[in-house]
Amino acid sequence: MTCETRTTCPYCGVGCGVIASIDDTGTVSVRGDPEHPANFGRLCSKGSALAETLDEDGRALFPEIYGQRANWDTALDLVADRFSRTIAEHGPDSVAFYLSGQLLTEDYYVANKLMKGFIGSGNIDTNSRLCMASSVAGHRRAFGADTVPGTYEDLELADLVVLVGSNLAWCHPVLYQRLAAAKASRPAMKIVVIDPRRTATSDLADLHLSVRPDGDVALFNGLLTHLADTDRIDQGFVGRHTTGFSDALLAASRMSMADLAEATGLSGMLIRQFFWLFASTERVVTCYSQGVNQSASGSDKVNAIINCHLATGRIGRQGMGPFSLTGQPNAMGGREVGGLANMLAAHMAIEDPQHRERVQRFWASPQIAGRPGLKAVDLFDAVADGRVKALWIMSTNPVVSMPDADKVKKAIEACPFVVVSDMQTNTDTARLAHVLLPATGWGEKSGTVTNSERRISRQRPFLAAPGEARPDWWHVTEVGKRMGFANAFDFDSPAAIFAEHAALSAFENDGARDFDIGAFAAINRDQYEALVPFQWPRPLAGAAKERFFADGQFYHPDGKARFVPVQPPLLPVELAHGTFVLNTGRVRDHWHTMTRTGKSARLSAHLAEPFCEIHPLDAAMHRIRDADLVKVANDEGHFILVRALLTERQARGSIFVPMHWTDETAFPARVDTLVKPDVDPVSGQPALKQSRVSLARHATTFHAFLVAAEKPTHLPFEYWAIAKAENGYRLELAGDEPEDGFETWFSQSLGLDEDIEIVRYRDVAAGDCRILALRGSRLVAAFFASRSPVAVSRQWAVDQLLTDHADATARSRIVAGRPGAGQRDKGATVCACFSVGAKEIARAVGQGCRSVEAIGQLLSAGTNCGSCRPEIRRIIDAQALLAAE
Ligand SMILES: Nc1nc2c(c(=O)[nH]1)N[C@H]1C(S)=C(S)[C@@H](COP(=O)(O)OP(=O)(O)OC[C@H]3O[C@@H](n4cnc5c(=O)[nH]c(N)nc54)[C@H](O)[C@@H]3O)O[C@H]1N2
Ligand SMILES: Nc1nc2c(c(=O)[nH]1)N[C@H]1C(S)=C(S)[C@@H](COP(=O)(O)OP(=O)(O)OC[C@H]3O[C@@H](n4cnc5c(=O)[nH]c(N)nc54)[C@H](O)[C@@H]3O)O[C@H]1N2
Ligand code: SF4
Ligand SMILES: [Mo]
Repeated sequence: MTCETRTTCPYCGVGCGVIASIDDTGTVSVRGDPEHPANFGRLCSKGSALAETLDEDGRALFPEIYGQRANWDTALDLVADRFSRTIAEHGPDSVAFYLSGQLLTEDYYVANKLMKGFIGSGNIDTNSRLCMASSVAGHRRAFGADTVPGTYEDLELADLVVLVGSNLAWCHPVLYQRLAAAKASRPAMKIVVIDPRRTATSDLADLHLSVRPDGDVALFNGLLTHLADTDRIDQGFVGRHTTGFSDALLAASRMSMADLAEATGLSGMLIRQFFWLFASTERVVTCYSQGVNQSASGSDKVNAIINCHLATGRIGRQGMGPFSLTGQPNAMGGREVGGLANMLAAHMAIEDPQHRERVQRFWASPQIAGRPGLKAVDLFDAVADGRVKALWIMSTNPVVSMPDADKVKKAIEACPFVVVSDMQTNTDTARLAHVLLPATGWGEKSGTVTNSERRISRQRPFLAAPGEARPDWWHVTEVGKRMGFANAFDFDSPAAIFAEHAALSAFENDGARDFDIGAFAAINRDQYEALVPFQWPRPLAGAAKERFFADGQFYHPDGKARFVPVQPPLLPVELAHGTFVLNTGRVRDHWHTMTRTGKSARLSAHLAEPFCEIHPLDAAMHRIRDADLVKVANDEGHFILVRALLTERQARGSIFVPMHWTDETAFPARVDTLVKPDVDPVSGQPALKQSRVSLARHATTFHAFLVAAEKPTHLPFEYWAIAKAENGYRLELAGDEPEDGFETWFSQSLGLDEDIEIVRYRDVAAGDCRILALRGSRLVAAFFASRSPVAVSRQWAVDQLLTDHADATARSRIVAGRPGAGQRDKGATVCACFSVGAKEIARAVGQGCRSVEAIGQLLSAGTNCGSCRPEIRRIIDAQALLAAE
């Protein structure tokens, strides 16, 4: 018998509905929920691979105190006692929580309640500071509330979709698929992508603007001026429903076209084309993500965009509006409960004494934080200099994801008391915990999340909690009770927490606050279990509206929206020779610090080591060839080593390095060790995409590739990267040969015993070394080293693990690192769902498949989640070019 559970994907902010099935043998499989309004049955590669990430490998199974197993009572008593004593001695601001947009709303609600209402400090900030803070600030300045006006349907209904600093194809793949499908059915629809590099998303665009890093404010200011000059202003809307238009226009009008071209790095022709498209299309949606938010001018970028929508009255109507794409599955829910240092709860303002009084009365709390707390960067500074003496980190990995990551690591190491709630024991952050609290994760925990279009959905459990893991809300409420607040934290279920959260949203809310889900204030457990996805607002009385602001009603006291006059940042001084802008972000198949996606061999096969995208001309100037190791360094001497990936899609003068690799998965490759903690002055969000670095080819005496059924125990190399593979692990290595030689290291670190047969080959003159380990006829490890980057097909080598290699020819082929006749090299994985490689696709093109659909028919590639369709398209185009040459 198969048991099915409707739940929500735990990755990105699209918030797709998932049906998880579990059969008699306990095997889990997942598919998209056809009834969920976010995805209507679709899933991307990460969502489709969820079942592969549910193993107990590395899971935290019981509480630990100073690395020793402890029982829950002892651990919780210790946390409560240390927090209480620190507060008694040094005041409420000497403690802090650092949380995550991946917590469920119920977890988040109780943590915020404990810190702001009962401890009485605002020191609760989250990784949303690194993610959404500039959008929040921009919304609050313009609308008087943190409101996302539109819905996903607007992207499908629009005639023009502008994507600013968003790699939608990789980061919000199902929304991208909805957009691609809408464009396919209505080709007149236009798409503009504004991003310094050409991404997979750009392949769908009619116009790609390779904007200079941080040229966005200038571009949208230019657009506002153009809209005014060409009489496109909606005077009625602007006059009735907004203030500040003339100031914003004045601020925007200071640039000539030549200045604009300089500030944006774009040609006048491209700029005009974009302006014309925007001006002449009524139904426009402008989506923005981290290319906008993660910048020292992030809030201004948001307001520059919103200004153009307000000026044309294109907001809150079908197919129109500014649209902030939220990153994490519950970034929105976190904002609703007020889980940021400068927010209160239920979209109330911490600066407003009436709001504070109201929340305190509702909570019947002894106090309420009187002012905003420390924002992420300041918070870790305060940890570093000893002002914060007890820190609780929940569901985030700041040693990897915060700017100036080594400083953050040192700060945590020096903090007198650190609690970490995580699912895994060995993350770069969890390793530093004094008290580690094991958390239940996706599939085990229960609660709600809110996606980018304000839709609240349930995450439901379908697996038992492993070991003694318990949900995060329970960690918090137990500590709250032990700190003396038994009544306020006496919740027996997420349903009870959700009901209180809903009641607070409606409490003395006469429509003055956008966030109102009062219809659920009396929800009981059964109703909560049966809750179907819904969009807020949902007041107890009155209609639920689908979009905000079409009626011209905003949330500033005068009911009007504000234009915010913004100035482009000063043009950066000319980069010194050899200095590059370091742009950072995401890859298609990994999620952040890989604690979950790293468990899936399929997802790890797409891009299996940290890399750096460089324009070929920049690379040539630095004598860097494709696949060389490069050293990326900042002026403080921090550096990482990553693989060079030469591509013309990268703009000159800038390089791109993904954020995913950690000290668990590669070394040295934590890119945030290079990123300075410069922040947006309004939102406090760090500029994670515009660091200054130098670049150099890094010579090593050897490069090597290893596939092994077991994980090696020690890696004494200058550079290494490890990824999960089918039947084992795959590693890239570089540096010097270990003192005892490769063979000794190979046998010792893989724990090889006498049953193992070793096959070796060494060509000292050529610098080649190959070692195979076989148990019987099965290959358990193969090592390939040479002086230059190893030219062995990775996927082919991985496929040889644990397969039979009985005869001598088969072995000699592995030693040679080459597939034999009849065995073909698949190439790097493109389609993760069906494990189809680039070389297979290229061969299919050679056989006559000239469209993504034809490739799909022949190889199935691209027919499940569709995340790889832009890459398949690119391979077809590249082969066509080759054929034409
Ligand atoms: N596969 C995958 N998907 C994810 C995640 C993941 O880890 N993996 N994480 C989720 C989360 S939390 C988030 S926040 C989102 C992020 O989603 P996105 O914001 O789409 O992703 P990023 O890769 O961080 O950055 C987007 C783009 O901004 C561009 N950019 C850099 N500087 C500028 C600039 O000055 N101006 C403009 N216009 N663009 C610029 C970069 O080149 C990059 O292509 O993704 C979510 N989805
Ligand atoms: N250079 C650079 N840095 C960046 C970014 C960038 O673009 N460039 N992006 C920034 C952005 S937008 C974001 S959102 C952050 C993301 O960065 P992080 O939040 O640090 O990354 P994650 O890997 O998502 O960390 C989540 C942690 O929570 C654990 N976990 C998962 N589920 C649960 C649960 O239910 N309960 C508990 N207690 N733990 C759980 C996981 O094992 C993992 O350790 O990175 C930021 N840093
Ligand atoms: S788009 Fe992919 S990662 Fe995002 S919620 Fe949907 S299935 Fe999950
Ligand atoms: Mo994010």
